[in-house]
Amino acid sequence: LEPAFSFLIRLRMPGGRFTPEQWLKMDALAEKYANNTLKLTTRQTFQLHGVLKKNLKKTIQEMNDSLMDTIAACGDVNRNVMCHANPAESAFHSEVIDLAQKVSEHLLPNTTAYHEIWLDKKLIADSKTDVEPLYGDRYLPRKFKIGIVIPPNNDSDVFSQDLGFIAIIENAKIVGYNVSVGGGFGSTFGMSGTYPRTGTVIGFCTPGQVVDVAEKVLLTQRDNGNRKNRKQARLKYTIDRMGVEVFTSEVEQRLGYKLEPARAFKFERNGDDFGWKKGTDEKWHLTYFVEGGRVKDDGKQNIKTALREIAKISDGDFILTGNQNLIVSSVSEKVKKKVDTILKKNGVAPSELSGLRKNSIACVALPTCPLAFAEAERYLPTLISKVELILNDFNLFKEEIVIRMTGCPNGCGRPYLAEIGLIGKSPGYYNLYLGGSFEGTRLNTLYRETIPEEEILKEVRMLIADFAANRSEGEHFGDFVIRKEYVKEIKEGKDFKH
Ligand code: SRM
Ligand code: SF4
Repeated sequence: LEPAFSFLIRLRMPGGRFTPEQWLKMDALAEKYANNTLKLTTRQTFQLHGVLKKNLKKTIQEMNDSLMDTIAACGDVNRNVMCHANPAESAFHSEVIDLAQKVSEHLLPNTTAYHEIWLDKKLIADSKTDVEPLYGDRYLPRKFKIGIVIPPNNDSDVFSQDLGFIAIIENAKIVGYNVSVGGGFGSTFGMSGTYPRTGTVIGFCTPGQVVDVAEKVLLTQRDNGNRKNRKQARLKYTIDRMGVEVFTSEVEQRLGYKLEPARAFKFERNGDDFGWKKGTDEKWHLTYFVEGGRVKDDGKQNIKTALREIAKISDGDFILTGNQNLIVSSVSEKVKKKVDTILKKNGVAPSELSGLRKNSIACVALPTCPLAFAEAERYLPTLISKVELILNDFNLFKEEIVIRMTGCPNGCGRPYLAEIGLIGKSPGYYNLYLGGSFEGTRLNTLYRETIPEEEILKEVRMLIADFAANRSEGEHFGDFVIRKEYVKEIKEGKDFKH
C-alpha cells in the first residue's frame, strides 16, 4: 500500500487567456481531483492543489482534451510567458498575447516524453530522434522567465523577469520592444552572494526580432550559466559575473546584429485597475479582485460557483492577471448585466476595497508549499484588515500602496518590488522591507528583521502617520520612505541584504 501522495499541477497558458469551456473544465477538475479550489498564480496561470498521485494522469489527460497542457510550467526551461493582461487598457493587447504565445511555443522543449508519460501508454520517446535543438541534453542551468508589458502598465513586473520586453508605441503602433535582462528574485537567508535583482535594459528590438532575441538570450544563459551551484545558476548571476556589456555583446554575436539603443518609456503602476471598462473593441472587461488568487466557495461568498455560472453564459473569455486577479473579458452589454447579477447572487459583487488590499499579493506558502517558513496567503488578508484600521485613522483607506507577503525569500509573490514587503522568517515572524516603487521599478530594502504582528503594526502606524502628515503632493508611500531616509535606496541587487 502506498501513502496518499498529493501533488500540485500547474498549467502553461502564455498570457493567461482561457475560453469559458476551459474555465469549466478547470472548475470541474478542481472538484473531481483536487481540493475544489483554483489557484490563480502570479504568472497568469492555474494551479490545482491536492491531486492524488493516482489521479495525476487522468487530470492531465482531461486538461489535454481541452487544449491545455502543463509542459514547461516547471523545470529548468522557459516558464509560462506573461504579458499585459487587460484588453480594455490597451488596443495592443491582442498583439502582445499573440507574441507571448509565439515566444512560448518557440521555446518549448521538443521532447515527446510528456506525451508518452502523461497522454499515451505507448513508448514514443526515443533518444536518437528526440533531439532538443535549444535545450540540448542538459536543459538550462535553472528556470527562465519572460514577461511582456505595455507601458504605462507594468502588470507583469517586467523587471522581475529573466527577460522582459517593454512595448514602445509610436504613431499608434508598437514599433518594437526595449529588452530587459537579468531580473530574478530567489535568494536564501544567511547565504551571501544570493540576492534579488531587477532587470537591466540593454537595448531595443523590432517586433519581428523578439522571438530571435528571446532564443539568443536563452542560449547565452544555457552556455554561460553556473551548472555547479543551483543557488548561483539564474541568469541574474550569469550577467553579474560576465558583466552586462560582455553578456550583451555575446547575445548580439549570436543574433548577428546589434540591438538598437533603448527608447524612452514610463510606467505608472504594476497592479491591476479594477472594475468594468469598455475596450476599443466595444466589448466589456471586468477586472475582478481575487484575494490571494484563491477561487473557492465558502458558503457565503461563492466566487467559484459564480465564475462557473458566468462561464456558462459568457460570450467572451477569461484572462488571468500577473497579480493573481481575473478579467471577465470581452463580453457583450447583455452578458455584462448577467455577470453583475450572478456575482451579486453569489455574495461576491465587487465591493469597495482599500487601496492597500487592491494592491496586495500573497504567495501560497503554508500548508502546501514545502519551502515556507511562515504563512502568507492565509494570513495577509487578516493583517491587511488590521492595517486598514490604521489607514482609516489617517484618512488613507483609498491610498494605493503595494503590499506583498511571501512565506520565504524565494519571492513567488514578488515581495522585493513592493512598497511594503513582508517575508516569512519563522511562524508568526517576518522581515519588513520598505521602499519599492509603485511602478515596480525599484527593489525595496530591509527595514526591520524577524518581527511579529504587533511590531509590524507599530511600525506601520508610525510610518503611515508620518506619511499622512508629511508626504508631498501625489507622492507614493515607497518614494516617501526613501526621501525620509527610513531606508536607503538600493541601486543594485548585489547590495541587497536580508
Ligand atoms: Fe515560485 C518554488 C509557487 C511564482 C520563485 N514556487 C515554488 C514552489 C514550486 C515550491 C517548491 O519548489 O517546492 C511553490 C509551490 C507552492 C504551492 O504549494 O503551490 C511556488 N511560485 C509559486 C506560485 C504558485 C506563487 C503564487 O502564489 O502565485 C507562482 C507560480 C507561478 C507560475 O504560474 O509559474 C510562483 N516563483 C514565482 C515567482 C514570481 C514570478 O515568476 O513572477 C518567483 C520570483 C521570480 C523568480 O523566479 O526569480 C518565484 N519559486 C521561486 C523560487 C526561487 C527561484 C530562484 O531563483 O531561486 C522557488 C524555489 C526554487 O526554484 O528552487 C520557487
Ligand atoms: Fe513557497 Fe517561498 Fe514561493 Fe511562498 S515564496 S510559495 S513560501 S517557495
